[in-house]
Amino acid sequence: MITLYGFPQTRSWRVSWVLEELGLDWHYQLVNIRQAEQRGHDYSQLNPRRRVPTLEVDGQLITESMAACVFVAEKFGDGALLPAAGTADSAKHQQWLSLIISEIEQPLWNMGKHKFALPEEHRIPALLPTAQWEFAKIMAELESALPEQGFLLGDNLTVADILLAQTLNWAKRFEQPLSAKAEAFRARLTERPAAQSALAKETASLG
Ligand SMILES: N[C@@H](CCC(=O)N[C@@H](CS)C(=O)NCC(=O)O)C(=O)O
Repeated sequence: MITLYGFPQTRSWRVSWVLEELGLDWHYQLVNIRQAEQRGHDYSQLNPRRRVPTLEVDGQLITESMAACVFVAEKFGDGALLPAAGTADSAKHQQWLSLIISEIEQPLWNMGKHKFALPEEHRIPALLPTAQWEFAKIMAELESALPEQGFLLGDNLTVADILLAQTLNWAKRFEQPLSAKAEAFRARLTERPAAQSALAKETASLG
């Protein structure tokens, strides 16, 4: 049994998207972060850091979104969404995952944290231009590595494509400029039926 605890348009979309790409049967449990449900006692038993998403697979809990995506692909993907372990493509894939989480997501998350996510007394609006500059810088560095068509590693969709497209979607929501190539990648990937059905399932839970 697979249960994803999440909230629409957060990092839970990465995980729901992977689940949908693999055509898995999964249950969605809304954790309404607008009503601070992630801080409640029941949810903190699942995720002691009180964040979304949490993925539960046959009683096993995974509380980091990237780890959850990779775990699902390894366990249920039957070769889909991940290059074979130990290959050069696998190294490239790991490299993309690290880059996305540590270099692309972080400046965006800093914008989010200092605009709305941190307690007000800890927000430093003066950091926003630096975060915007850092995001623009890493995207400029990666521009030539982004694919005009296909995916980051060639012909096959991987977890890294899903993570990158979802992260670039945040950039768009945070009104950060994207190059034509980055925007085309974001749009092409997020238009995939699995991305849209995952988002629809998460959004429907809001009622
Ligand atoms: N590194 C964690 C970050 C999780 C995280 O910060 N999630 C945000 C939503 S995207 C959250 O739970 N925000 C509510 C809060 O911080 O109280 C992951 O990738 O799963």
